[in-house]
Amino acid sequence: MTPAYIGVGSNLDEPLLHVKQALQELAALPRSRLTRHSSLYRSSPVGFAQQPDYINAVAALQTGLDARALLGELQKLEARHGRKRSFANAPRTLDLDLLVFGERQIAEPDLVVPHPRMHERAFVLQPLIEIAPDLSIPGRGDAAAWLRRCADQKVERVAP
Ligand code: PH2
Ligand code: MG
Ligand code: MG
Repeated sequence: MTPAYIGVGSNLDEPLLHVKQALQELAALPRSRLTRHSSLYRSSPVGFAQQPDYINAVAALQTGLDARALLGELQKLEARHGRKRSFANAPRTLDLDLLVFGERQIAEPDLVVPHPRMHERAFVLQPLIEIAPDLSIPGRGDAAAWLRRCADQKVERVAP
């Protein structure tokens, strides 16, 4: 079994519902167990400003799937939520990003792990640190130290 961290995000059509439902769906993935998930957070859009605020969270899995099979499962869940792909950083009903997969470092055209921008995004790091305060991002180092460098990005916990 491999510990994996999944970033969850939505900013279209009832984002809170998409994120809550996605967490339940992650718990039902084959050969996998949801071990923890973070609180939900509201965050300002990063990368393309003219879009609604996001709801973000992070889930921790123990999985017997390999990274590519897990990616395939995440893409199936995104499609089930009506995810459409238009342009980079476009608003979306559901985004599921494979952030960290054990100690693995993968650089293939369609699969880069750890996620190449996670260490500079407070909307990933804040929920990640809530559930894994001591996590070291393979190839990057201490996640909490990266979060301290993102102090200018607004992320607030949504009341449970
Ligand atoms: N996802 C993006 C681009 N920008 N901004 C926030 N706040 N949250 C996201 O999940 C997000 C984003 C591309 O995946
Ligand atoms: Mg993303
Ligand atoms: Mg994505």
